[in-house]
Parts: sequence; structure tokens; C-alpha cells
Amino acid sequence: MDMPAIETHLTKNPHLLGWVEEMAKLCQPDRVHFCDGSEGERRRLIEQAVAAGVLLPLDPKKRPGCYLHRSNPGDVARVEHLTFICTSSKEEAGPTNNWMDPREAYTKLRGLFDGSMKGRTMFVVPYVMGPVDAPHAKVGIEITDSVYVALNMGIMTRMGKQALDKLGDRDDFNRGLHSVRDCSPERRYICHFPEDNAIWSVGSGYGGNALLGKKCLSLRIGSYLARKEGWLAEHMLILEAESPEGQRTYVAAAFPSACGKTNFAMMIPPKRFGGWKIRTVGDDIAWMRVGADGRLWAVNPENGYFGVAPGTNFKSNPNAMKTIGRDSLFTNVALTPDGDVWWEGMDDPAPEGLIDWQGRPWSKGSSEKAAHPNSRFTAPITNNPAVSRHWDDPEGVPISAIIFGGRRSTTVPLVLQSFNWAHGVFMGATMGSETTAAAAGKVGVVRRDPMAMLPFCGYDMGSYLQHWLRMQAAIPFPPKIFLVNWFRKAADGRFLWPGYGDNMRVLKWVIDRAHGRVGALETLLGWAPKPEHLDLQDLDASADDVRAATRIDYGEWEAELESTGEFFTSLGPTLPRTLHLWREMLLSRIEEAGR
Ligand code: GTP
Ligand code: SPV
Ligand code: MN
Repeated sequence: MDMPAIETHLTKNPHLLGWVEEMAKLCQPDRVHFCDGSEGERRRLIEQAVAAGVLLPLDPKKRPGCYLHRSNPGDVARVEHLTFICTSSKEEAGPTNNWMDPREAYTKLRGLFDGSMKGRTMFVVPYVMGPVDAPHAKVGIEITDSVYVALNMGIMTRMGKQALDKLGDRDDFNRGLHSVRDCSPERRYICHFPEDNAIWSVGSGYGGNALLGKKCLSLRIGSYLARKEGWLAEHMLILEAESPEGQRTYVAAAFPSACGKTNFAMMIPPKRFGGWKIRTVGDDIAWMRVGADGRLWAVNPENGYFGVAPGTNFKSNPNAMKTIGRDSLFTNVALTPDGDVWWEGMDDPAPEGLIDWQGRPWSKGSSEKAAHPNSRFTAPITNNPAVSRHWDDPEGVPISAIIFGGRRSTTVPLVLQSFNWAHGVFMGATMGSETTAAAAGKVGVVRRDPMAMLPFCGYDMGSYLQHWLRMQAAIPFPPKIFLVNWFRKAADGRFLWPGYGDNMRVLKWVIDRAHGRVGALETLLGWAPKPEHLDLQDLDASADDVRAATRIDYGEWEAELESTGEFFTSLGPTLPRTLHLWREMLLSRIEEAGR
């Protein structure tokens, strides 16, 4: 079939039209649809998706405007082993990324895209990451054959005509090509070409593999640009904390996938902190630049939440529950007989007659989960009753504190503040976390995940950490840096710290430290709160558990720093010497103290 010349009333941009034509020749779709992002278009795409069985309407009274999507059961998470950074040299991708020669990658993937959209519609999805009027917002175009991806991009990004208008006739848009093809793991590749500002993804329709504006553009390509241009693209939530006196403090926090960013960003403080309000600026990604005032300013490039469903309930995260009450897409959750959604860790026990995430009847006592552990919701950012008024502010918000944290059942105490910026970078660089269901592979093994960016850094990890160290000189008024762990466990496996809203108790100390108005205890590993600094009134945990959650066991830390040493060695010669020296110094101090 001959492709007609590509035309749309939406743009005359010759670079864009030429590229779409070239990609259409390659993929050979039956139709090409340019997304304008209008409400009418959204409705029509939903109708199409429902007709095709891609979306299942939920009960319009219980979940107005909501739909369920069941993915291919072999396509439920990011696939780090199939994700590649394709730079001219392998060294630029570094030892923590998979690398493919760009020519080899283009050749291999061209073969897979060849004719991949026969019989399908090619959606051309123009989008902006960042507030549309922000000077540093980025325009991307994602070509995809998935209506599910097009609809998700409509929620997660500023999608449609506004992106084309922002782009005008320029050529500097990210070129994203995506096809689910046959959804086979054997033919699945997520390839990034930072030198070409391009992303080619084939064989998966899932989240971070397929919504190219998110992890691929905003983090992998973003971090590559950030080093070149002197800013930071990070896997961080951004929250606004308003004190009873009305002072607003902004905090960014990096926790690995499925380790609590969405929950922390939407937290409701306990009664004891009645005068405090926490509002969400972003729940997954922060782009941070030095402002004219010398502070670090952050914007959330996204327009929605792609959040973990299991564990979300009215007690743990009421704001998330309200956010997903309407106009949301659910992926791989269970379906109730009355047309609502259910997952493990929801408020009520599983009802009778549940259909599991694969569409099979499910009954209580089943050894399998009803919802996939990495099942997700996609919801518009403004659905959140606690969204910050600055969520779309082109200026962003000034960051006073940066928090790093992983999921660690042992060793890492509830909270520590770094001695200074470089030590804070060390804390972030040596962060470990137990793996979760957000990526394919074994769950629950500790791996080092620097700044929660191990799967998302688009270049050499040692150079990334060097960039972080160098940023100190560029930020006259840098945020203070902290390390937290909500996930320490007792011998019997229960969490020592109640977490969720009670994390406010830790956040309060962090904020007070950032403003220099509370004391701390100097430990060998950083500043810790003294017992009187953490307000524990009405906390649903025993004093013993809190002591165990905050305890520093220097014997465990010797082992921790040994394991950090192995990780540092694996990062190779680009790892800054400063970080090696911090490790040696901390270890020596523990040894010399005879602890
Ligand atoms: P991504 O979207 O994958 O980047 O994840 P995220 O970092 O936003 O994690 P999210 O907030 O969705 O939480 C993931 C899981 O951790 C959920 O099952 C939560 O219920 C659980 N969780 C979040 N915060 C806490 C906490 O403070 N304590 C405990 N014990 N669990 C938590
Ligand atoms: C994560 O895994 O960190 C996510 C979900 O936020 S995904 O979009 O799949 O990357
Ligand atoms: Mn994430």
C-alpha cells in the first residue's frame, strides 16, 4: 500500500511532517492520526479502545470516567535488561547501563518496526514535559500504535495542539517511536539515543517502557542534557509543606520505584500536626535548576500520576483514593462484580466474585494475587485535592531539603542529615534498596541504587555523581540533604515505623533543620534527631520499636560500607575520588572509635 503524503491541519512543521512520513513508510500503518488533545478526541479514542476490548468501562456511578486495562500478562513492568543507552562509545553509557552501538540499534530495531503497524492506526502524539510556558519545558512527539499509550500520554503529559504550537517550525523535538508489535519479550527493546534526542521502543505497551515522555525522556535523555547544561533531572517527588504559621517549604525526595514517593507527596499529617498542610507538586520526577536568587528551583515535568495501586487505601493515602475516584485508567487491578476496582491492601476485604488482573475468577484464599503487585492507576494531576497551586508554575518551587531513601529492612536508621553537600551526595550515591515489582526480576534483594536513578540515568554513573558534586559550586544556597528509611523491620518481619502520614514527624525535623531552628545529635554517620526532637505523641508504635527504627548499629555499618566499596569499584574510574575518600573516612572513624 502506498502511504498518502502526511498532512494535518495542526502543523506545517516540515521537520515533523517529514519524520512522520518516514516512520509511516517504515511501520506501514493503515491510518495516521495526529492527536490534537481535545476532549472530543479523548472521548472518541476511549470509544475505540472500548470497542477493541483494550479498555473495560467501570461502573459510571462508582468510578465515573474510569476504565480498566489488562495488559499482556508477560508485559507488566519495566524491563531493565532490555533497556539500552545507545551512545557513540560504551564508556558514555557506563557500567550500570546496557549499551548498544547506535548503528546496530537502529538496524536491529528498524527490522522490528518494519511493517509493525500493518492493519493498525499510527497515533502521532505531540506533548510537552514541564509547564508549557516554562523556558526549559521540552517538546516530544511520540509515534505509537497503542491507543492505550495515546490515552495515557493524554493524562501524563500536556498533550496535543499546545505542544505543536510551542514547537512551531523548530526541529528540536524528541523523536519517539513506539510499537507494541507482537508484545514478545524476545523482540522487546527500549533504546535511547541521547545524541539524536530520540527514543525507539518496541515490544512492550507498559508504563515506563511505552510512555516515552516519562522515564525515557524526562529522566534518561533529561539527565544526559542536565549534565551538559548544568541542571538536575531526578527521580524525585516534590512536596509543599505549609506550617501552621503559613510558611511554605519545598522538599524533593528520591526513593526507588515502589518505595513511597507518591505516598509521601500526598501525605496527610496526623492529628497532632493539625496545623500542617502537605501539598503535591509532583510524585515521580523533578527537573531542578539554579534560580536567579541562588536557590535550587524544581518543576514537575508531568501532568498526572502513574501510581502503584496495591497498598493504596483511605487510611494510607486518602488523597490518592480521591484522585482516582474519576477520569482514571487502571492497569492490571482486579475487577469487582459491581464494576469497581480492587487490589491487595485496599480498605475492604476482597468481595465475592472478584475477577483477577488476568480476567480469571478469583476466590479468597487463592495463593495468587488478585491485582498484579505492579498494577497501576493513571490519573490527572489536578484530581488530587491536595495539589499545590504551584504544580504548573513555570518558575517551579525553591527546594530547601533533598531526601534520599530506600527500602531497607535492616541497618539504615529512620533519618540522618548529611554533614555537608558532598557527604549528602555520598549518602545518595550509596543508597541501597530492596528490589520491588516495578521492574521485572527478583523482588526483595538489596541493590545499590544511587539517587534512585540506577535504572534511569542516561549516561555513565560515575560522571553523574561527579556532576552532583560539581553542582555545589553552582548553587549559592543549596538544599540540605537527608537520608531516610521507612521500611526497617523487626525480627518478626513487621515494620518498626508506622510510615505514611506519620512520616510527617520526620519531615517536621527535616524542615526545621533546613531552616536551622532545631538541634541534632552528631553521630559518626551524620546528624540525627535527639529523642526530644521527634514529636511522637499519639504515635501507634511502641517506644522500643521507635528506638529500634532509629538505632545505628556500627557493626552493621561496617558491613554496609564494605559492600559500598564493592559497588564503588564496579563503577570504575569515573567515580569521583571524593566519594571513595568519604567511604574510607567513615569506615576509619567507626573502626577507630572501636564501635
Ligand atoms: P513508583 O511510582 O514506582 O516510582 O513508586 P513510588 O515511589 O511512588 O511508591 P508508592 O508511593 O506508590 O509506594 C509503593 C508501595 O510502598 C505501596 O505499596 C505503598 O503502600 C508502600 N509505602 C509507601 N509509603 C510507605 C511507608 O511509609 N511505609 C510503608 N511500610 N510502606 C509504604
Ligand atoms: C517506576 O517504576 O519508577 C515508575 C513506573 O514510576 S514506570 O512508569 O513504569 O517507570
Ligand atoms: Mn517512578
